[in-house]
Amino acid sequence: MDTHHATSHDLLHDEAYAPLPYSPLPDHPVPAGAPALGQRRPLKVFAATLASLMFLVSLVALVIHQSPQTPVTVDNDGPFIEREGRGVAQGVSEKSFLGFSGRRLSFNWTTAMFAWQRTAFHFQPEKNWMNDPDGPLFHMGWYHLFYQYNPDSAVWGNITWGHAVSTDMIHWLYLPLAMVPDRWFDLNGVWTGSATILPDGQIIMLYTGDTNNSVQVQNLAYPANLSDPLLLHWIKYENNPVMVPPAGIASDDFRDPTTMWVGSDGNWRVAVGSLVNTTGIVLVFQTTNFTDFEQLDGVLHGVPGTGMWECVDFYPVSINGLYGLDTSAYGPGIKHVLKASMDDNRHDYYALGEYDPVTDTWTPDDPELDVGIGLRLDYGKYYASKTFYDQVKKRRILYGWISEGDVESDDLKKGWASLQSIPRTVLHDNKTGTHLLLWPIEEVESLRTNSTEFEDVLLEPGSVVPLDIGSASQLDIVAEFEVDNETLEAMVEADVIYNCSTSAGAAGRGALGPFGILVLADDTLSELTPIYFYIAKDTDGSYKTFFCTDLSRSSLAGDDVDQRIYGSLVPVLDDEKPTMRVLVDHSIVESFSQEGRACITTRVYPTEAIYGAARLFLFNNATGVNVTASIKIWEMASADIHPYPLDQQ
Ligand code: DQQ
Repeated sequence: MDTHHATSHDLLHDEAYAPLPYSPLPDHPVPAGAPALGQRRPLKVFAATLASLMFLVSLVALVIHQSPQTPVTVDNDGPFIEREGRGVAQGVSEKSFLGFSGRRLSFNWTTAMFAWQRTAFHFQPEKNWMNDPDGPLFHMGWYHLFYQYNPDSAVWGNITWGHAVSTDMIHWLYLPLAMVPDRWFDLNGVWTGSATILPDGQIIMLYTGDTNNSVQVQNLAYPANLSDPLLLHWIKYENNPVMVPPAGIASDDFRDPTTMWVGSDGNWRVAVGSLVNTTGIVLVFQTTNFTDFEQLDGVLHGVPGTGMWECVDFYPVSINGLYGLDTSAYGPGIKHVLKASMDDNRHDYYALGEYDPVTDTWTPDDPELDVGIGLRLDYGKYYASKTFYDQVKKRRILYGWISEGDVESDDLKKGWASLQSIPRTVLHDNKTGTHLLLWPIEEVESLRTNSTEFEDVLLEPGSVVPLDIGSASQLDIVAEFEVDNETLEAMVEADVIYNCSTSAGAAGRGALGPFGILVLADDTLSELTPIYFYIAKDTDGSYKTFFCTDLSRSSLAGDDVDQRIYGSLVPVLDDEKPTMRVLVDHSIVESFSQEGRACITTRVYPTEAIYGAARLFLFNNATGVNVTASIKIWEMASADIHPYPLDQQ
């Protein structure tokens, strides 16, 4: 560890944080081979301080101009009441972040701060609560997204299916609710489900109903009018349910049917997540008519000790292909992905493996990377995800539910909670053969506006370099880093037991990391969210690269918001440099390393680094290595998301 140099950028409230000394960058991009940027000098400090002051003044003016500074009154003194989340009581996992401190909220949020948190190009309902994506599909020119929705409140409950359509999965039109809990077989909630498009174009929707007696059953619904491009009306099959919990399965451990696929006998198959003791399992049912389902013997797969598997997703990927595959695809050159959402820890795990269509079983390629114990789709906040096959662009698209990282009482004040991720394409990682590549759909690039590029910026150990790009609340960032090879080779430090989550975050200085970017930071660095690489050298001389996001200093709101450090190991192959793509959209930051081999989605709630005060920096907090960064930043326009003008039809 290096010694701690005091600078004006040290956080006063956190002495454990290593300094991020400050090296101003000229307004213009740095040409290749430009002289190294030095550490901060007094004159520059003065200039920076003056700039910060002017900046603060303009921020205050902006905030005052934009909305009244209405402090939200909070009750700090009342006793904290331990309670079980309403989801758990109803047979699903906890749905909200309940805070760290076990106390009621303490931060004086203003309405302007809350208003800033609403995103500009992520899908979210106009108001109230949303969770899992449901039944995504493409029909007659429209991408349809259904979602778990509480029409009455910003907390989980009274779950119905919200509905929206889009021609590009970026700009959305809200439609009326697709299904509400109004029958005995779904009276406690129209829970998660999936769509299957049959070869003749019929659409079969299977979903979990939580019955009037809180039993989880699978129900069938279908469009009232298939020639309606908007699929406004849905009919629930009169003789629902079509599947009930089989013998040996608890009535509240049977949910979330997948998209169906055709088995080796030509019958349709559907998978449903479940639990036996502590083993998460996938049950398989077959049908010929979509109303009568027969359970197959055994399970598709199960992993002891992983708990209930929610929102199972099961689909093929092409091993060397560049396209996605329809769900029934099977044959040489194809692997199958099994994904499940772990009720116990609320993370989405996947594994690549072989599907045997005769026995209807799936075997992971690497038992050590099995579902629930190996790879995750995303190492941040990302849950209950679901894919569909986009027959138009021949690609598999993944949606994920991004919950809030603030407390429920704040969600109620904001009047909304949760987002959907930017949809991601899913491809097999042909280079590693062990991972998937998840990448924001190309349509999001249509929102890119002004861009600024900085090439070959030298980041000396301990430097923080501001990037002069103006406001930084809506960005698409692509960055590539190069670590000085000579130093890398000469380094003898063995630092192999690194772990983003248990590390000291971006403050923890090693010889070869951390280095990366600071998003949603203010000029004085009182708030900052580092997204970074940390290279650890193994005893045999090989390297391991970690990709992390550190929320520990992301907000002055303290315990009211998520302060964890997220991340994982990411394979960086010999011919690759550490690269990242980061989408910043107000309170959500989606980060992708190595073309999507590792992803980290976080929710960030700054109190200072908002509106015009949000800034972007490069940093290198390693002690022993120079890093060169090349970075391109686009400002992002807002997506058009509003109600469909049905009255004008
Ligand atoms: N959400 C739904 C369930 C599912 C859970 C209920 C996952 O069907 O298991 O809102 O978040």
